[in-house]
Formats: sequence, structure tokens, C-alpha cells
Amino acid sequence: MAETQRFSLTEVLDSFRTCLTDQGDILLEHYLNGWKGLIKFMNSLGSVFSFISKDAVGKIQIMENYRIGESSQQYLTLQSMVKYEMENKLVDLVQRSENWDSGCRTILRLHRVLRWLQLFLEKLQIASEDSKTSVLCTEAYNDSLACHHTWIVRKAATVAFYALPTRVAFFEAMNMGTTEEAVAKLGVALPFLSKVFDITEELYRQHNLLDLP
Ligand code: 1PX
Repeated sequence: MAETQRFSLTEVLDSFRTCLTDQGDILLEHYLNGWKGLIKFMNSLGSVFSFISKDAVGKIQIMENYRIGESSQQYLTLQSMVKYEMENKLVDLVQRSENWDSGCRTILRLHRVLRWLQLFLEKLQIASEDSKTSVLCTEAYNDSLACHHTWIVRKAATVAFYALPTRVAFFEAMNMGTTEEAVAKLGVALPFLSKVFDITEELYRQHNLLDLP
């Protein structure tokens, strides 16, 4: 009984499939559910990650406030959000000012983390049994997110990564079945993560939003 109720990353990763509509829109509700699940999983790995969790939860909260606010209909999809915020000049494009917490810049921060997640899961999938998760995680971080972070954040993140368990224990924590099953499930989930990443990247590129302050 306890086994079936244990937190599993399978459903979390599935949110990045269900957030995609047939038209290629990204449903923010499911997208944010995916992040909430990832944060929950990260919290289960230890308090050393709480400074990351705090920042992530703050960003999710910003988005949830928009989703229940007076313009909630504009925040159903990523595409409608970008259109609405751009048309109504609700995005700080050059420097952080009164629109410092726009949906566009908040999602951009998460979008950059999605690239890290993609790289990390790809590495985890093909790594050998005795691989160090901390090394895989640090490599993925250096190849994606690190360039967007300040020196102090990079240092703190790299130190926290040392606390990650071995690949075997990590798969155990993910609770996606045996290592072989987990690898297979990652193979199914990763194309959806990539698709969500690519759609967001292209949308942001079209609107010149990839460097929002
Ligand atoms: C199967 C693996 C699953 C593990 C998933 C764990 C992902 C949890 C979600 C993390 C979300 C982090 C959001 C960080 C956003 C960010 O880049 N914020 C920075 C910039 O924000 P600002 O508003 O100032 O422009 C901010 O400076 C960040 C501060 C905290 C440190 C962020 C480090 C991010 C490392 C992401 C990798 C998480 C590693 C977890 C290991 C399992």
C-alpha cells in the first residue's frame, strides 16, 4: 500500500506531455504542475536544496497569482500570456522596473532550468551504473544554466550538487520502477520535455524575449 502511494516522478514528467495541445500551445496549468512536482522531488533529496526550492516556489507563486487574478483568461497558455503581456506593455524589456515580475520573465527563468533538466536526464539515462550524479548534474548545469547565474549562485549550486546520491539511489528516489524501467520511461518523457523547450524557445525568440532582465 505504502509503495503505491510513494511519490513518483513518472506523473511529474507526464505534466510536460499533457501541457502540450494538438495546436502546439502550452497549457500553463499543467506546465506549472510539472514544476511543482519537480520541486517536491528536489525537496525530498534534502534541505541542502532549500535555497533553490525557495526561489522556484517564489516564481511558481508569481505565476499562480496571475492564473487566479483578474486577467486569468490571458494566462491559460504560454502563447496567450506572451501576447497579452506584450500587447499591454507589461514586460520590462531592458531593465527591471515596475514589471519586474512579469509572467514572461518568470517563465523564462524556469525555461532555462528546463534545458538543464533535459541535459541532466539525458546524461542520467545513458550513464554507467557507478556514475556520480553530482558530476552529471554539474556538467549539465555548466552547459546550460550557469551562464545565467551570478558567481555566488553558481558556487552555492555546485556545492549543493555534491549532496546528490549515486545514480542507483537517485533512480530509487525517482520511484520510476527498476533502473531499466526508469531509463525506458525517461526515453518516453524526454521528447516531450524537448518539445516544450523548443516551442518556448521559438516563441521567446520571435518576440525577442530570450534575454529579459
Ligand atoms: C530527475 C531530476 C529532477 C530534479 C528536478 C529538480 C528541479 C527543481 C526545480 C528547480 C527550479 C529552480 C529555479 C531557479 C530559477 C533561477 O534560475 N533563478 C535564479 C535567477 O532568478 P532571478 O529572479 O534573480 O533572475 C536565481 O538567482 C536562483 C537562485 C537559486 C539557485 C538556482 C540554481 C538552479 C539549479 C537548478 C538545478 C536544480 C538541481 C536539483 C538537483 C536535483
